Amino acid sequence: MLKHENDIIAAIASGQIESAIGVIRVSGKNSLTLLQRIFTKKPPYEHRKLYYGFINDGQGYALDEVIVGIFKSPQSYTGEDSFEVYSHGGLIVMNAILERILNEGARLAEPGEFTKRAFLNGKMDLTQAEAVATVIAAKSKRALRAAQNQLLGNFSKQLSEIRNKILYLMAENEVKIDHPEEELSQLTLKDRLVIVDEIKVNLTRILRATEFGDHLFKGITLAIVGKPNVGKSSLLNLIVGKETAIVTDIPGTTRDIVKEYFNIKGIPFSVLDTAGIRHTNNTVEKIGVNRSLETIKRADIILAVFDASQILDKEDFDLINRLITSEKPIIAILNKIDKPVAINDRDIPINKLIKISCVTGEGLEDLENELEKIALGNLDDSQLVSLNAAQKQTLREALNICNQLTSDIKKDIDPTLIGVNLLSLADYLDEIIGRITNEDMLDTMFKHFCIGK
Ligand SMILES: Nc1nc2c(ncn2[C@@H]2O[C@H](COP(=O)(O)OP(=O)(O)OP(=O)(O)O)[C@@H](O)[C@H]2O)c(=O)[nH]1
Ligand SMILES: [Mg+2]
Repeated sequence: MLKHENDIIAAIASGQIESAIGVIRVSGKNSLTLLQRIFTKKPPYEHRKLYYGFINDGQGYALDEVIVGIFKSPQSYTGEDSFEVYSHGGLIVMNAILERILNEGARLAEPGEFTKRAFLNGKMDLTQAEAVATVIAAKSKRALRAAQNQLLGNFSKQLSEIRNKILYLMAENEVKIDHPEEELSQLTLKDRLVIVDEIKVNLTRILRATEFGDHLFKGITLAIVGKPNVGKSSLLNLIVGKETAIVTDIPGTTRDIVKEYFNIKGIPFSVLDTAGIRHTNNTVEKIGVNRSLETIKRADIILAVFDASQILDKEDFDLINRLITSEKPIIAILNKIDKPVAINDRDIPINKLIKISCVTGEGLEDLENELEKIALGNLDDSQLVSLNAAQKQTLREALNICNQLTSDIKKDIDPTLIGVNLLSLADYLDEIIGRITNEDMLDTMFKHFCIGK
Protein backbone atom coordinates (compact mmCIF):
# COMPACT_ATOMS: atom_id res chain seq x y z
CA MET A 1 0.00 0.00 0.00
CA LEU A 2 2.91 2.34 0.64
CA LYS A 3 4.06 4.40 -2.31
CA HIS A 4 7.76 3.89 -1.50
CA GLU A 5 7.55 1.04 0.89
CA ASN A 6 11.28 0.38 0.99
CA ASP A 7 12.19 4.00 1.65
CA ILE A 8 13.87 4.76 4.93
CA ILE A 9 12.68 8.10 6.29
CA ALA A 10 14.48 10.21 8.89
CA ALA A 11 13.86 13.46 10.74
CA ILE A 12 14.77 15.40 13.86
CA ALA A 13 11.68 14.70 15.97
CA SER A 14 12.56 17.08 18.79
CA GLY A 15 12.46 20.10 16.47
CA GLN A 16 15.06 22.47 15.10
CA ILE A 17 15.68 24.03 18.50
CA GLU A 18 18.55 23.67 20.91
CA SER A 19 17.60 21.47 23.85
CA ALA A 20 19.15 19.09 26.37
CA ILE A 21 18.49 15.97 24.35
CA GLY A 22 17.77 15.65 20.65
CA VAL A 23 15.68 12.89 19.11
CA ILE A 24 16.39 11.72 15.56
CA ARG A 25 13.78 9.32 14.32
CA VAL A 26 14.32 6.78 11.54
CA SER A 27 11.85 4.32 10.05
CA GLY A 28 11.79 1.90 7.14
CA LYS A 29 12.18 -1.71 6.22
CA ASN A 30 15.99 -1.73 6.20
CA SER A 31 16.53 0.91 8.84
CA LEU A 32 18.25 -1.44 11.30
CA THR A 33 20.83 -2.42 8.66
CA LEU A 34 21.48 1.28 8.19
CA LEU A 35 21.93 1.60 11.97
CA GLN A 36 24.69 -1.05 11.95
CA ARG A 37 26.74 1.09 9.57
CA ILE A 38 26.64 4.25 11.68
CA PHE A 39 26.59 2.91 15.25
CA THR A 40 29.45 1.45 17.29
CA LYS A 41 27.09 -1.04 18.94
CA LYS A 42 26.49 -3.85 16.44
CA PRO A 43 23.49 -6.23 16.35
CA PRO A 44 21.66 -8.13 17.71
CA TYR A 45 19.20 -5.30 18.39
CA GLU A 46 16.16 -6.25 20.42
CA HIS A 47 12.71 -4.66 20.28
CA ARG A 48 12.15 -1.89 22.86
CA LYS A 49 15.75 -2.03 24.12
CA LEU A 50 18.11 0.90 24.51
CA TYR A 51 21.75 0.69 23.38
CA TYR A 52 24.65 2.91 24.32
CA GLY A 53 27.40 3.85 21.88
CA PHE A 54 28.72 6.40 19.37
CA ILE A 55 27.43 7.52 16.00
CA ASN A 56 30.44 7.46 13.66
CA ASP A 57 31.07 10.00 10.96
CA GLY A 58 32.16 7.31 8.50
CA GLN A 59 35.77 8.50 8.62
CA GLY A 60 36.88 7.12 11.93
CA TYR A 61 35.60 9.87 14.18
CA ALA A 62 32.62 9.97 16.54
CA LEU A 63 29.84 12.48 15.86
CA ASP A 64 28.23 12.00 19.26
CA GLU A 65 27.84 9.75 22.27
CA VAL A 66 24.23 8.53 22.14
CA ILE A 67 21.54 6.11 23.24
CA VAL A 68 19.59 4.33 20.51
CA GLY A 69 16.08 2.92 21.04
CA ILE A 70 14.94 0.01 18.88
CA PHE A 71 11.32 -0.47 17.76
CA LYS A 72 10.69 -3.48 15.57
CA SER A 73 7.90 -4.19 13.11
CA PRO A 74 5.00 -4.59 13.67
CA GLN A 75 5.03 -3.15 17.19
CA SER A 76 6.61 0.19 16.37
CA TYR A 77 4.76 3.52 15.92
CA THR A 78 4.94 3.27 12.13
CA GLY A 79 4.52 -0.50 12.06
CA GLU A 80 7.95 -0.76 10.38
CA ASP A 81 11.41 -1.44 11.83
CA SER A 82 12.57 1.83 13.26
CA PHE A 83 15.01 3.40 15.69
CA GLU A 84 15.46 6.64 17.58
CA VAL A 85 18.79 8.27 18.37
CA TYR A 86 18.91 10.26 21.62
CA SER A 87 21.82 12.62 21.13
CA HIS A 88 23.01 15.87 22.65
CA GLY A 89 20.42 18.47 21.71
CA GLY A 90 22.59 21.02 19.88
CA LEU A 91 21.56 22.05 16.40
CA ILE A 92 24.93 21.21 14.83
CA VAL A 93 25.17 17.77 16.45
CA MET A 94 21.55 16.75 15.67
CA ASN A 95 21.86 17.91 12.06
CA ALA A 96 25.22 16.16 11.65
CA ILE A 97 23.66 12.86 12.78
CA LEU A 98 20.67 13.40 10.50
CA GLU A 99 22.98 14.16 7.57
CA ARG A 100 24.99 11.00 8.30
CA ILE A 101 21.77 8.95 8.23
CA LEU A 102 20.67 10.63 4.98
CA ASN A 103 24.07 9.90 3.42
CA GLU A 104 23.57 6.22 4.24
CA GLY A 105 20.45 6.10 2.06
CA ALA A 106 17.55 7.46 4.12
CA ARG A 107 15.57 10.44 2.88
CA LEU A 108 14.15 13.36 4.84
CA ALA A 109 10.64 12.58 6.10
CA GLU A 110 7.76 14.78 4.98
CA PRO A 111 5.58 16.44 7.66
CA GLY A 112 3.54 13.77 9.42
CA GLU A 113 5.06 10.97 7.37
CA PHE A 114 5.73 8.70 10.37
CA THR A 115 2.06 8.98 11.34
CA LYS A 116 1.01 8.53 7.71
CA ARG A 117 2.94 5.25 7.65
CA ALA A 118 1.34 4.29 10.97
CA PHE A 119 -2.03 4.84 9.31
CA LEU A 120 -1.13 3.03 6.09
CA ASN A 121 0.19 0.09 8.12
CA GLY A 122 -3.07 -0.18 10.05
CA LYS A 123 -1.77 1.11 13.40
CA MET A 124 -4.49 3.75 13.65
CA ASP A 125 -7.37 5.13 11.63
CA LEU A 126 -7.59 8.65 10.20
CA THR A 127 -9.64 10.07 13.07
CA GLN A 128 -6.89 8.91 15.43
CA ALA A 129 -4.20 10.34 13.15
CA GLU A 130 -6.02 13.68 13.28
CA ALA A 131 -6.08 13.35 17.07
CA VAL A 132 -2.27 12.97 17.10
CA ALA A 133 -1.96 16.46 15.55
CA THR A 134 -4.60 17.77 17.95
CA VAL A 135 -2.76 16.37 20.98
CA ILE A 136 0.43 18.14 19.87
CA ALA A 137 -1.40 21.42 19.17
CA ALA A 138 -3.52 21.33 22.37
CA LYS A 139 -3.59 24.76 24.00
CA SER A 140 -4.89 23.61 27.39
CA LYS A 141 -4.99 20.48 29.56
CA ARG A 142 -8.70 20.26 28.90
CA ALA A 143 -8.11 20.23 25.12
CA LEU A 144 -5.38 17.65 25.63
CA ARG A 145 -7.70 15.29 27.54
CA ALA A 146 -10.41 15.57 24.90
CA ALA A 147 -7.92 14.90 22.10
CA GLN A 148 -6.51 11.88 23.97
CA ASN A 149 -10.03 10.50 24.12
CA GLN A 150 -10.22 10.60 20.32
CA LEU A 151 -6.69 9.19 20.00
CA LEU A 152 -7.75 6.20 22.09
CA GLY A 153 -10.34 5.43 19.43
CA ASN A 154 -13.53 6.45 21.21
CA PHE A 155 -14.70 8.53 18.28
CA SER A 156 -13.78 5.74 15.85
CA LYS A 157 -16.20 3.52 17.78
CA GLN A 158 -19.05 5.98 17.23
CA LEU A 159 -18.36 6.02 13.48
CA SER A 160 -18.20 2.21 13.42
CA GLU A 161 -21.63 1.99 15.02
CA ILE A 162 -23.08 4.28 12.35
CA ARG A 163 -21.30 2.27 9.66
CA ASN A 164 -22.83 -0.94 10.99
CA LYS A 165 -26.29 0.58 10.60
CA ILE A 166 -25.50 1.42 6.98
CA LEU A 167 -24.21 -2.11 6.34
CA TYR A 168 -27.39 -3.55 7.83
CA LEU A 169 -29.52 -1.40 5.50
CA MET A 170 -27.34 -2.47 2.58
CA ALA A 171 -27.77 -6.16 3.37
CA GLU A 172 -31.54 -5.77 3.64
CA ASN A 173 -31.58 -3.82 0.41
CA GLU A 174 -29.64 -6.60 -1.35
CA VAL A 175 -32.36 -9.05 -0.35
CA LYS A 176 -34.91 -6.76 -2.00
CA ILE A 177 -32.81 -6.55 -5.16
CA ASP A 178 -32.29 -10.33 -5.35
CA HIS A 179 -35.87 -11.33 -4.53
CA PRO A 180 -38.10 -8.52 -5.77
CA GLU A 181 -41.25 -10.65 -5.74
CA GLU A 182 -40.89 -12.06 -2.25
CA GLU A 183 -41.23 -10.35 1.09
CA LEU A 184 -38.00 -11.69 2.56
CA SER A 185 -36.74 -8.41 3.97
CA GLN A 186 -37.32 -8.09 7.69
CA LEU A 187 -37.59 -4.33 7.51
CA THR A 188 -40.70 -2.38 6.64
CA LEU A 189 -40.43 0.91 4.78
CA LYS A 190 -41.01 2.66 8.08
CA ASP A 191 -38.22 0.68 9.81
CA ARG A 192 -35.80 1.70 7.11
CA LEU A 193 -36.77 5.36 7.45
CA VAL A 194 -36.21 5.14 11.21
CA ILE A 195 -32.69 3.76 10.71
CA VAL A 196 -31.80 6.43 8.13
CA ASP A 197 -33.08 9.01 10.58
CA GLU A 198 -30.90 7.60 13.37
CA ILE A 199 -27.88 7.82 11.06
CA LYS A 200 -28.81 11.40 10.20
CA VAL A 201 -29.19 12.38 13.85
CA ASN A 202 -25.81 10.85 14.68
CA LEU A 203 -24.01 12.51 11.77
CA THR A 204 -25.57 15.88 12.63
CA ARG A 205 -24.50 15.45 16.25
CA ILE A 206 -20.94 14.68 15.15
CA LEU A 207 -20.85 17.69 12.83
CA ARG A 208 -21.99 19.88 15.72
CA ALA A 209 -19.38 18.26 17.97
CA THR A 210 -16.63 19.13 15.46
CA GLU A 211 -17.73 22.77 15.36
CA PHE A 212 -17.65 23.08 19.14
CA GLY A 213 -14.51 20.90 19.18
CA ASP A 214 -12.77 23.55 17.06
CA HIS A 215 -13.40 26.06 19.84
CA LEU A 216 -11.64 23.87 22.39
CA PHE A 217 -8.86 22.68 20.08
CA LYS A 218 -8.20 25.77 17.98
CA GLY A 219 -9.56 28.59 20.13
CA ILE A 220 -12.37 31.08 19.95
CA THR A 221 -12.47 34.88 19.44
CA LEU A 222 -14.24 37.07 21.94
CA ALA A 223 -14.83 40.75 21.13
CA ILE A 224 -15.59 43.33 23.82
CA VAL A 225 -17.60 46.19 22.33
CA GLY A 226 -19.65 49.12 23.58
CA LYS A 227 -19.73 52.89 23.58
CA PRO A 228 -16.83 54.86 25.14
CA ASN A 229 -16.12 54.72 28.88
CA VAL A 230 -18.48 51.84 29.74
CA GLY A 231 -15.51 49.77 31.01
CA LYS A 232 -14.49 47.57 28.05
CA SER A 233 -10.77 47.81 28.76
CA SER A 234 -11.44 47.27 32.46
CA LEU A 235 -13.35 44.10 31.51
CA LEU A 236 -10.47 42.82 29.36
CA ASN A 237 -8.10 43.37 32.28
CA LEU A 238 -10.48 41.62 34.67
CA ILE A 239 -10.88 38.59 32.37
CA VAL A 240 -7.16 38.12 31.72
CA GLY A 241 -6.16 39.03 35.28
CA LYS A 242 -3.61 41.71 34.43
CA GLU A 243 -3.42 45.36 33.39
CA THR A 244 -3.13 44.80 29.64
CA ALA A 245 -5.23 47.71 28.33
CA ILE A 246 -5.04 51.35 29.39
CA VAL A 247 -8.00 52.40 31.54
CA THR A 248 -8.87 56.09 32.12
CA ASP A 249 -12.04 58.05 32.80
CA ILE A 250 -11.58 59.87 29.48
CA PRO A 251 -14.04 58.56 26.86
CA GLY A 252 -12.15 57.42 23.75
CA THR A 253 -9.09 56.02 25.57
CA THR A 254 -8.74 52.83 23.50
CA ARG A 255 -8.02 53.56 19.84
CA ASP A 256 -6.55 50.32 18.54
CA ILE A 257 -7.58 46.71 19.05
CA VAL A 258 -5.91 45.23 22.15
CA LYS A 259 -5.56 41.45 21.93
CA GLU A 260 -4.81 38.93 24.69
CA TYR A 261 -4.78 35.12 24.61
CA PHE A 262 -6.31 33.62 27.71
CA ASN A 263 -7.71 30.24 28.75
CA ILE A 264 -11.15 30.53 30.29
CA LYS A 265 -12.24 27.23 31.89
CA GLY A 266 -9.55 25.51 29.84
CA ILE A 267 -10.88 26.92 26.56
CA PRO A 268 -8.37 29.02 24.60
CA PHE A 269 -9.86 32.45 23.98
CA SER A 270 -8.41 35.35 22.06
CA VAL A 271 -9.96 38.35 23.79
CA LEU A 272 -10.21 41.61 21.82
CA ASP A 273 -10.76 44.99 23.46
CA THR A 274 -11.99 47.60 21.00
CA ALA A 275 -12.37 51.36 20.72
CA GLY A 276 -15.65 52.73 22.07
CA ILE A 277 -18.16 53.01 19.24
CA ARG A 278 -19.59 56.52 18.76
CA HIS A 279 -19.86 59.24 16.11
CA THR A 280 -16.64 61.20 16.11
CA ASN A 281 -14.78 63.73 13.97
CA ASN A 282 -11.39 62.81 15.37
CA THR A 283 -9.48 61.08 12.54
CA VAL A 284 -7.61 58.63 14.78
CA GLU A 285 -10.67 57.72 16.82
CA LYS A 286 -12.69 57.24 13.62
CA ILE A 287 -10.19 54.64 12.39
CA GLY A 288 -10.47 52.93 15.79
CA VAL A 289 -14.28 52.87 15.58
CA ASN A 290 -14.12 51.32 12.10
CA ARG A 291 -11.77 48.65 13.42
CA SER A 292 -14.25 47.91 16.22
CA LEU A 293 -17.00 47.42 13.65
CA GLU A 294 -14.76 45.08 11.63
CA THR A 295 -13.96 43.12 14.81
CA ILE A 296 -17.66 42.44 15.37
CA LYS A 297 -17.68 40.62 12.03
CA ARG A 298 -14.62 38.52 12.91
CA ALA A 299 -15.63 37.53 16.44
CA ASP A 300 -17.25 34.23 17.46
CA ILE A 301 -18.83 35.68 20.60
CA ILE A 302 -19.56 39.33 21.42
CA LEU A 303 -19.61 40.93 24.83
CA ALA A 304 -21.74 44.09 24.55
CA VAL A 305 -20.81 46.28 27.50
CA PHE A 306 -23.15 48.88 29.05
CA ASP A 307 -22.65 51.22 32.00
CA ALA A 308 -25.33 50.10 34.46
CA SER A 309 -25.09 53.40 36.36
CA GLN A 310 -26.41 55.32 33.35
CA ILE A 311 -29.66 55.05 31.45
CA LEU A 312 -29.35 53.76 27.89
CA ASP A 313 -28.90 56.44 25.22
CA LYS A 314 -29.08 56.57 21.42
CA GLU A 315 -25.49 55.34 20.99
CA ASP A 316 -26.27 52.23 23.08
CA PHE A 317 -29.39 51.50 21.02
CA ASP A 318 -27.55 52.04 17.71
CA LEU A 319 -24.96 49.53 18.84
CA ILE A 320 -27.59 47.01 20.00
CA ASN A 321 -29.27 47.17 16.59
CA ARG A 322 -25.98 46.66 14.82
CA LEU A 323 -25.09 43.69 17.01
CA ILE A 324 -28.42 41.94 16.67
CA THR A 325 -28.14 42.00 12.87
CA SER A 326 -24.71 40.32 13.15
CA GLU A 327 -26.51 37.13 14.30
CA LYS A 328 -23.59 36.18 16.57
CA PRO A 329 -23.93 34.93 20.13
CA ILE A 330 -24.06 38.07 22.28
CA ILE A 331 -23.81 38.52 26.03
CA ALA A 332 -24.94 41.89 27.39
CA ILE A 333 -22.64 43.00 30.20
CA LEU A 334 -24.10 45.47 32.68
CA ASN A 335 -20.93 46.88 34.18
CA LYS A 336 -20.29 49.11 37.20
CA ILE A 337 -22.93 47.48 39.40
CA ASP A 338 -20.94 48.65 42.44
CA LYS A 339 -22.50 52.07 41.68
CA PRO A 340 -26.21 52.93 42.02
CA VAL A 341 -27.96 51.20 39.12
CA ALA A 342 -29.93 53.39 36.66
CA ILE A 343 -30.19 51.07 33.67
CA ASN A 344 -33.33 49.04 33.00
CA ASP A 345 -32.55 45.41 31.97
CA ARG A 346 -35.75 45.10 30.04
CA ASP A 347 -34.68 47.83 27.61
CA ILE A 348 -31.92 45.56 26.32
CA PRO A 349 -33.24 43.04 23.76
CA ILE A 350 -30.43 40.55 24.35
CA ASN A 351 -31.25 37.22 26.02
CA LYS A 352 -28.05 36.70 27.95
CA LEU A 353 -27.47 39.41 30.49
CA ILE A 354 -24.73 39.43 33.11
CA LYS A 355 -24.16 41.98 35.84
CA ILE A 356 -20.55 42.78 36.61
CA SER A 357 -18.32 45.12 38.48
CA CYS A 358 -14.83 45.42 37.05
CA VAL A 359 -13.82 47.13 40.28
CA THR A 360 -14.94 44.38 42.72
CA GLY A 361 -14.80 41.42 40.28
CA GLU A 362 -18.41 40.51 41.07
CA GLY A 363 -20.09 38.60 38.24
CA LEU A 364 -16.86 37.38 36.60
CA GLU A 365 -17.62 33.75 37.43
CA ASP A 366 -21.12 34.03 35.93
CA LEU A 367 -19.55 35.40 32.77
CA GLU A 368 -16.99 32.58 32.60
CA ASN A 369 -19.71 29.96 33.04
CA GLU A 370 -21.78 31.53 30.27
CA LEU A 371 -18.78 31.71 27.94
CA GLU A 372 -18.07 28.03 28.54
CA LYS A 373 -21.65 27.12 27.69
CA ILE A 374 -21.66 29.09 24.45
CA ALA A 375 -18.17 27.95 23.39
CA LEU A 376 -18.81 24.23 23.90
CA GLY A 377 -22.55 24.17 23.23
CA ASN A 378 -23.15 22.45 26.57
CA LEU A 379 -21.44 19.35 25.21
CA ASP A 380 -19.43 17.06 27.42
CA ASP A 381 -15.67 17.13 26.68
CA SER A 382 -15.73 13.45 25.72
CA GLN A 383 -18.22 14.30 22.95
CA LEU A 384 -16.01 16.91 21.32
CA VAL A 385 -14.35 15.89 18.09
CA SER A 386 -11.41 17.16 16.05
CA LEU A 387 -11.74 16.65 12.31
CA ASN A 388 -9.94 18.43 9.50
CA ALA A 389 -11.70 20.46 6.80
CA ALA A 390 -11.75 17.58 4.29
CA GLN A 391 -13.25 15.16 6.83
CA LYS A 392 -15.91 17.72 7.80
CA GLN A 393 -16.82 18.27 4.16
CA THR A 394 -17.17 14.51 3.68
CA LEU A 395 -19.43 14.40 6.73
CA ARG A 396 -21.67 17.07 5.17
CA GLU A 397 -21.82 15.11 1.93
CA ALA A 398 -22.80 12.01 3.89
CA LEU A 399 -25.65 14.00 5.43
CA ASN A 400 -26.85 15.11 1.99
CA ILE A 401 -26.96 11.47 0.89
CA CYS A 402 -29.02 10.63 4.00
CA ASN A 403 -31.59 13.25 2.99
CA GLN A 404 -31.67 11.81 -0.51
CA LEU A 405 -32.16 8.31 0.96
CA THR A 406 -35.09 9.45 3.09
CA SER A 407 -36.89 10.81 0.06
CA ASP A 408 -36.02 7.76 -2.11
CA ILE A 409 -37.19 5.27 0.51
CA LYS A 410 -40.43 7.22 1.02
CA LYS A 411 -41.08 7.00 -2.72
CA ASP A 412 -40.18 3.29 -2.56
CA ILE A 413 -38.00 3.66 -5.66
CA ASP A 414 -35.98 0.89 -7.32
CA PRO A 415 -33.81 -0.79 -4.61
CA THR A 416 -30.86 -0.82 -7.02
CA LEU A 417 -30.81 2.99 -6.93
CA ILE A 418 -31.17 3.00 -3.16
CA GLY A 419 -28.25 0.56 -3.05
CA VAL A 420 -26.08 3.05 -4.97
CA ASN A 421 -26.71 5.78 -2.40
CA LEU A 422 -26.20 3.43 0.54
CA LEU A 423 -22.85 2.47 -0.94
CA SER A 424 -21.86 6.15 -1.33
CA LEU A 425 -22.87 6.75 2.27
CA ALA A 426 -20.72 3.85 3.50
CA ASP A 427 -17.84 5.10 1.31
CA TYR A 428 -18.02 8.59 2.79
CA LEU A 429 -17.76 7.16 6.28
CA ASP A 430 -14.90 4.93 5.21
CA GLU A 431 -13.09 7.97 3.82
CA ILE A 432 -13.37 9.78 7.16
CA ILE A 433 -12.06 6.77 9.04
CA GLY A 434 -9.54 6.02 6.26
CA ARG A 435 -10.80 2.56 5.35
CA ILE A 436 -10.92 3.95 1.82
CA THR A 437 -7.78 5.87 0.97
CA ASN A 438 -8.50 9.21 -0.57
CA GLU A 439 -5.18 10.75 -1.69
CA ASP A 440 -6.46 14.34 -1.39
CA MET A 441 -7.67 13.65 2.12
CA LEU A 442 -4.28 12.20 3.08
CA ASP A 443 -2.43 15.16 1.59
CA THR A 444 -4.46 17.80 3.41
CA MET A 445 -4.37 15.72 6.55
CA PHE A 446 -0.64 15.30 7.04
CA LYS A 447 0.45 18.65 5.60
CA HIS A 448 -0.19 20.40 8.92
CA PHE A 449 1.76 17.86 11.00
CA CYS A 450 5.22 18.53 12.41
CA ILE A 451 8.29 17.09 10.71
CA GLY A 452 9.28 13.96 12.61
CA LYS A 453 5.74 13.13 13.83
N1 LIG B 1 -17.16 52.14 39.60
C1 LIG B 1 -16.74 51.49 38.54
N2 LIG B 1 -15.98 52.09 37.63
C2 LIG B 1 -15.57 51.38 36.56
C3 LIG B 1 -15.92 50.02 36.40
N3 LIG B 1 -15.37 49.57 35.24
C4 LIG B 1 -14.70 50.63 34.72
N4 LIG B 1 -14.84 51.70 35.50
C5 LIG B 1 -14.26 53.04 35.26
O1 LIG B 1 -14.81 53.56 34.05
C6 LIG B 1 -13.86 54.35 33.36
C7 LIG B 1 -13.71 53.86 31.94
O2 LIG B 1 -13.13 52.56 31.95
P1 LIG B 1 -12.45 51.92 30.67
O3 LIG B 1 -12.20 50.50 30.99
O4 LIG B 1 -11.29 52.75 30.22
O5 LIG B 1 -13.61 52.08 29.62
P2 LIG B 1 -13.63 51.77 28.06
O6 LIG B 1 -14.96 51.27 27.73
O7 LIG B 1 -12.48 50.91 27.70
O8 LIG B 1 -13.43 53.22 27.44
P3 LIG B 1 -12.89 53.65 25.99
O9 LIG B 1 -11.61 52.92 25.74
O10 LIG B 1 -12.69 55.09 26.12
O11 LIG B 1 -13.94 53.31 25.01
C8 LIG B 1 -12.56 54.27 34.18
O12 LIG B 1 -12.49 55.40 35.01
C9 LIG B 1 -12.77 53.00 35.01
O13 LIG B 1 -12.05 53.04 36.23
C10 LIG B 1 -16.73 49.40 37.38
O14 LIG B 1 -17.12 48.22 37.34
N5 LIG B 1 -17.12 50.18 38.44
MG1 LIG C 1 -10.91 51.19 26.47
